[in-house]
Amino acid sequence: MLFIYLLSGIVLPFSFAAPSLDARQDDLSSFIAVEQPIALAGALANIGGLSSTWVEGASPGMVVASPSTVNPNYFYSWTRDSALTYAMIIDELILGNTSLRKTIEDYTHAQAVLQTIANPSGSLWPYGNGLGEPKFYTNITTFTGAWGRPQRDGPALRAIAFMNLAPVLFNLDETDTFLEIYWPLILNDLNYVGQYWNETGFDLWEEVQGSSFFTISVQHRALVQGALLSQQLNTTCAACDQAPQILCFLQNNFWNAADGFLIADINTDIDRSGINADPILASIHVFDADASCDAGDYQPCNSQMLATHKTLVDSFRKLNWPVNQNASTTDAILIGRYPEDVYFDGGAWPLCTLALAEMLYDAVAQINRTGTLNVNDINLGFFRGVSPDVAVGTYTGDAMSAILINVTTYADGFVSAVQAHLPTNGSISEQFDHNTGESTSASKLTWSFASFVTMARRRAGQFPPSWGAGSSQGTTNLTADQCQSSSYDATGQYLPAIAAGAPCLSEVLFTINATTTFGQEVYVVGNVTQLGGVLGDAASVVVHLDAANYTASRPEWFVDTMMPAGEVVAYQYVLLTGGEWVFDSQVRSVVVPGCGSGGVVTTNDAVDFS
Ligand SMILES: *[C@@H]1O[C@H](CO)[C@@H](O)[C@H](O)[C@H]1NC(C)=O
Ligand SMILES: *[C@@H]1O[C@H](CO)[C@@H](O)[C@H](O)[C@H]1NC(C)=O
Ligand SMILES: *[C@@H]1O[C@H](CO)[C@@H](O)[C@H](O)[C@H]1NC(C)=O
Ligand SMILES: *[C@@H]1O[C@H](CO)[C@@H](O)[C@H](O)[C@H]1NC(C)=O
Ligand SMILES: *[C@@H]1O[C@H](CO)[C@@H](O)[C@H](O)[C@H]1NC(C)=O
Ligand SMILES: *[C@@H]1O[C@H](CO)[C@@H](O)[C@H](O)[C@H]1NC(C)=O
Ligand SMILES: *[C@@H]1O[C@H](CO)[C@@H](O)[C@H](O)[C@H]1NC(C)=O
Ligand SMILES: *[C@@H]1O[C@H](CO)[C@@H](O)[C@H](O)[C@H]1NC(C)=O
Ligand SMILES: *[C@@H]1O[C@H](CO)[C@@H](O)[C@H](O)[C@H]1NC(C)=O
Ligand SMILES: *[C@@H]1O[C@H](CO)[C@@H](O)[C@H](O)[C@H]1NC(C)=O
Ligand SMILES: *[C@@H]1O[C@H](CO)[C@@H](O)[C@H](O)[C@H]1NC(C)=O
Ligand SMILES: CC(=O)N[C@H]1CO[C@H](CO)[C@@H](O)[C@@H]1O
Repeated sequence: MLFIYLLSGIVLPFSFAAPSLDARQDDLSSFIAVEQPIALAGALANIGGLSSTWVEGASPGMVVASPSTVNPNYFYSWTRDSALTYAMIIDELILGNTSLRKTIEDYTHAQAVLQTIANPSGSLWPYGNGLGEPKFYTNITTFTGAWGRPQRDGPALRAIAFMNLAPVLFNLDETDTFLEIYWPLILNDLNYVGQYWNETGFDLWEEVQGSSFFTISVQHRALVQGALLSQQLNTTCAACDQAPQILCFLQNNFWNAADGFLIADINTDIDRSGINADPILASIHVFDADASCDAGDYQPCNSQMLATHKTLVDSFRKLNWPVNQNASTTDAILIGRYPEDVYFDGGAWPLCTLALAEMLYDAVAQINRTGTLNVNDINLGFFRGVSPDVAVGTYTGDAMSAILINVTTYADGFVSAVQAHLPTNGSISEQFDHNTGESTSASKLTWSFASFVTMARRRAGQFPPSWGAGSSQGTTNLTADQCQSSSYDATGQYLPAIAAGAPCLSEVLFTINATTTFGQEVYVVGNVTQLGGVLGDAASVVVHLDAANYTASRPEWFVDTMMPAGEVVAYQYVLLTGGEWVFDSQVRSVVVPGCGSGGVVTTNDAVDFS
């Protein structure tokens, strides 16, 4: 892949607001000036293939969540954390750090391969459901242990990260290259979003199965950005037509008007308040400096989002954590993920606390750009917290600026709260103990580092290019009675992104006659990643056969797969019966059709498991 080497000091138009606030918080500004490069270096040190690495053994471009291997073991690569980290790195590239081009290329290659690996969520071909797998080993192999899967934010976030690269290549007149290398990779993920957005999955904290505000928000952004990008590329994204339905779902189900907050998870029976940092994180990852505050998607300056900010912070005030003991009832404090959290004793999370700051820097920029602050019944509580005399009404000019300055001061307070508990070397763990403030849970968390870098950029008035939140595609909102259950059926359209580094795959249809009894299931395992990797190994068994065509006269199980073109693949059928794996003694082999031949091989086997 030569394309990226053509980059030569290109700097795209990030907007640079004039932060008149710098003078006010000199101490914090100098802390950030020291910490920001430490945070960037920390994130990069957790990525395979770079020189100063903490993560020996990770493949190039694979983001390790944390080098911690015990209590907790985070030495894995999550699709979500990786995409959020590379979104930050791509921002840094756009801001002019061209030295990051090599690692972005590594990430591209690793994800193209990863998309093709069979895993417990499924496979790429033909249903795309394998794209929802949340985590992998850092050597680009499948993790088959029990986990909260699928997680449907991952494909959306990965598509967004790669789509954010488009303006860089367009500026270099490399549109054709983008279309050839990136678009197939992106389209798989957009197809996944269009096909599965209306099904539940696990949330970003990997605990709740339902519909998460964060997931739905980033899915909406991905499809809007995809629709606009497909137009620029003169191609199509049929799955992107789902965007208005996703927005309809988001707008009509998550607002708790009585208590004034956006609910984190619906379509679940989990017994919690629903108050959570999830929507705050959503807002910063769909942020578009050019969008208006009440356009319908939930931008940082959206009234309901500001109300959620207040409700969330207040819910943590009520916990009276010792780490927050010196804060007044209106000061910024440290927060965790949600008030009921017990993981690692429910500590304070730097990345959630920094997101509170980042959201407000974004909101101030958006409000300031429009020149008008509309205080309404919904956001009044938030604004009163920073400016006690504010009333419902419209503020402009100096009156508006005075309020926005207080919002910014408040935002700075969250960063100061994190600063107060950082170790002197600037390393950021997943949590701070809420009693002692000591760093706890996973050390050197990649996502924590990335969250510091993006916060610092936004505070400095450096915003990514618009992704189209304010476009007609982004704001198409339907009325509540127009919301429908829907999906785009992309079955059979999920294809390996070969130009980006995925292996060339061809179709093999496994069909066997195997008489089974009720409750038994049939699987196939083979010596390629698309079939789990290791013969005779229960931990490698992920490819499940379908009994939809099973009849007494023809006891057929089948699965349609894609495997490395032209190779000889050894495979073995496996019966799951009463929780036990029974491997067929016979190892068979199949010759996969050649690359691009369009051929399909059907195995036509028979197994007697009795
Ligand atoms: C709002 O924008 C103006 C003009 O760009 C700038 O001078 C001012 O500092 C901004 N105010 C805030 C509170 O960001
Ligand atoms: C640019 O990225 C490199 C890693 O490739 C990093 O070491 C360096 O600190 C970054 N420069 C800036 C100004 O952030
Ligand atoms: C990949 O890493 C896992 C976990 O460390 C290990 O069990 C497995 O053997 C590795 N696979 C390969 C092909 O290196
Ligand atoms: C599917 O969409 C409908 C219509 O918006 C909504 O009522 C339902 O809760 C959604 N279900 C899931 C699981 O997303
Ligand atoms: C798309 O089509 C338009 C009109 O034909 C043309 O001007 C433009 O260059 C095309 N863009 C790409 C990426 O091919
Ligand atoms: C609160 O302030 C007291 C007195 O300045 C100080 O000793 C204590 O460490 C502070 N607590 C925290 C959690 O910052
Ligand atoms: C901003 O905050 C200060 C200090 O809390 C307060 O005195 C002032 O009235 C606030 N400004 C506005 C416009 O409310
Ligand atoms: C920074 O200091 C902390 C606490 O002393 C330690 O646990 C951590 O490993 C250090 N991080 C680095 C990158 O040296
Ligand atoms: C299963 O049955 C359907 C419907 O009759 C048919 O179209 C399909 O080809 C069959 N698949 C296999 C693998 O036999
Ligand atoms: C899988 O097994 C077949 C048959 O033994 C062999 O030809 C092929 O090289 C093996 N593939 C890999 C990736 O080991
Ligand atoms: C599978 O069963 C069908 C129907 O009985 C039969 O026609 C076919 O030959 C069998 N296939 C094998 C490989 O035994
Ligand atoms: C909920 C919401 O944002 N509704 C908007 C949908 O679009 C119309 C027309 O653009 C707006 O007037 C609504 O406020």
